[in-house]
Amino acid sequence: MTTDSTQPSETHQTVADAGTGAALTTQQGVIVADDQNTLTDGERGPQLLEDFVMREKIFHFDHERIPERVVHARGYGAKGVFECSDSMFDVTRAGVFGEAGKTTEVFVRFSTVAGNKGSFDLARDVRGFATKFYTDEGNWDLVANNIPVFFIQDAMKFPDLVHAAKPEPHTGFPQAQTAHDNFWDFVSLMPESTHMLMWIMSDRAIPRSFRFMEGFGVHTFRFVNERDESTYVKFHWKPVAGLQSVMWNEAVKINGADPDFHRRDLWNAIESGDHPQWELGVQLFDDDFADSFDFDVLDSTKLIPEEHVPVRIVGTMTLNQNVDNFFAETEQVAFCTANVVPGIDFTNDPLLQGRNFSYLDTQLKRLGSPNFTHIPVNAPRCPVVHFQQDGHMATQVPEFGRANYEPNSWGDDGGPREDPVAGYRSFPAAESGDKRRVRPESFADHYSQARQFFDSQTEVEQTHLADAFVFELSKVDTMAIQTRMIGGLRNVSEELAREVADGLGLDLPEASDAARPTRTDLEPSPALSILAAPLTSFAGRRIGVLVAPGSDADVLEALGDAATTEGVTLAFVAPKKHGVEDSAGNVLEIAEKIDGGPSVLFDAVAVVVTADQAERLAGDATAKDFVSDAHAHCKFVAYTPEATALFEAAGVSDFDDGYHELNTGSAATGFIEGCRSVRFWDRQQHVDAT
Ligand code: HDE
Repeated sequence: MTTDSTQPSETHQTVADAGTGAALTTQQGVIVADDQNTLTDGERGPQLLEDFVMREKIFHFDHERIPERVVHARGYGAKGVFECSDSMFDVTRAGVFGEAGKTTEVFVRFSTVAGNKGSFDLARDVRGFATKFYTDEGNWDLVANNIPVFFIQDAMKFPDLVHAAKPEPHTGFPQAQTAHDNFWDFVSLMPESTHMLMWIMSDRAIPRSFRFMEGFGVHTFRFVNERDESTYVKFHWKPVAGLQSVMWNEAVKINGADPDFHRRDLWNAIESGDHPQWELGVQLFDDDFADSFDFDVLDSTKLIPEEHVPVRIVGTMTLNQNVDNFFAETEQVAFCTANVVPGIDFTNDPLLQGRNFSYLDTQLKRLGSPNFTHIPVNAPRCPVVHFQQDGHMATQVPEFGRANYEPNSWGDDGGPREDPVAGYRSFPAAESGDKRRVRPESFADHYSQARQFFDSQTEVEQTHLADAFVFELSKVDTMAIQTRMIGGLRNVSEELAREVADGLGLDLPEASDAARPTRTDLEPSPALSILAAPLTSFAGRRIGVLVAPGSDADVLEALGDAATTEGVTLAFVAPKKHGVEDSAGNVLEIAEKIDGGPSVLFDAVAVVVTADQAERLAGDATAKDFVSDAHAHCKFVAYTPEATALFEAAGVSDFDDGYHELNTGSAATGFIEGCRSVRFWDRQQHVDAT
């Protein structure tokens, strides 16, 4: 059949019938008549150069990619609002904290660090937690992580750290993981990384969701008040829903089942109206405290335990809107630690100062123009008036006429003027010293807080941490790196070093030299543990319910009621996606077909099937995995008595106290309330699947 633009082709017809949206145009606004066929000379003839529609379309497509971030490439953003709950006018002139009830628009981007943009969400990694506050006085970026310390003390080592963590240059793998020689070679030679390694090997590095993790500004910043008085401040985000992580064996499987697990979770929570919230807390202290504290407050490999300086909650952030477009917002958002507002200032933390320098370079490289603040997600919401001009992609037409410099004598037409009162004033810290390349003596203790972190973990968490070291080091081929690392760990904890050596099948090596003896007198800090403070609610979690034709309608109803009361979502998993009816003939809405919905995607599981169906599922490998994984990952499990054949086939015969038989209506409530413990950790010693 011959097709031309006056005789719509079959395909064209189908597309045209599909909707009544606005007319499709070129970038120049010309309406496109045929978006299916390139202009040719004759039906089977050559394409014509004059086809500007096709040329423009392909041209733009060829230029769709921009460089991904060199670190934190994989991220996910959302919009929301920060509400101040406690005025900090006494310590900072920043309007965002000026009075209780003051609200400020925010944009948040969560990220992993090492993986490429297309890597998986459940990598063992630090999570970025960057927040842009569009304040009335300009943009303030709190570019935080979910771990309160960092690997290095001086920004000059950042390229080395990142090179070592990323895929090895000769092979180009492994992707999004530190379990390889180069990384462990580097960190085993950098004792200052030890504290951070403890966090990275802990469950903090495999969070269940962005919604269930803390955020930390890491560095010591300054607040400065109207009287130009300075107070040191460390920033903390505390998730209202509590902290929760997954197990390593689970993380590995989630990455296969749903590489987008974290972003999907955030998107779904916001879409369903279950808006994630974090409280913003500050640790405030003065020079006297800084001088008396055991460690240097300018050293980013150290934290100040909350038990020493309590976290004062000053507001709440609510993420209530997903992005309208991933690229325009999440990909183009440009954070920078140097984006501060009057009342917030820097300290001499060498890592912070290096970051202040670095981020602008990155923005220019990625976004291609110094005018990246014209992009809506980066544009301040307050007036922006200056004499900076031109450059690639300048999208704004300055409102003032001839003045593009100052001072000028053009009076009211002379454009903006500086304002020494409202303007940003740097804190006049007194500085003196010789120009030298030197690491402060006060940064020299690399092991004491690492030990304190280990001592602050519950036994379950210590096991996970030791297992993580064993796993990562087992992927290292060079034995000298393994022994050097274990030698360093001996300075943290003999017990930990022994377990790691034993897990690898190595003899305990000599302890490595330490610049300072490890202090053993630091009190454990319960705030550093995830599990020390149990949850008071299971709200926001997802329970996977394995169902099949004939599932008991009363049990499902009781489960549904209990879940609603707790604020938990039930997701039905079944052998087929459609046509599954319960015992009362209700058609069940199936979230996942069993092979696409393994139990690792859920916080707890229930198996509600008839005896016949249990027998059938007992022959289904994915159904058996559903049950045996839930068991191995210490999840709470509810089941109907008829379902036991499936458990037996999956090798689960010991129904411990983490199992709840759904024999009455109240059993469902008991099960869901029991889930507040998140996992039945007593099982761990029997299953050993960390
Ligand atoms: Fe970053 N970091 N960083 N970083 N960082 C970047 O900026 C850098 C550090 C953090 O979602 C880059 O726009 C240096 C600590 C987050 O867009 C880059 C040093 C902390 C994000 C950069 C550090 C962070 C970044 C890459 C050592 C925790 C993602 C892309 C001194 C407090 C922001 C970009 C987003 C991103 C440099 C160390 C957090 C290259 C030189 C410590 C959350 O500029």
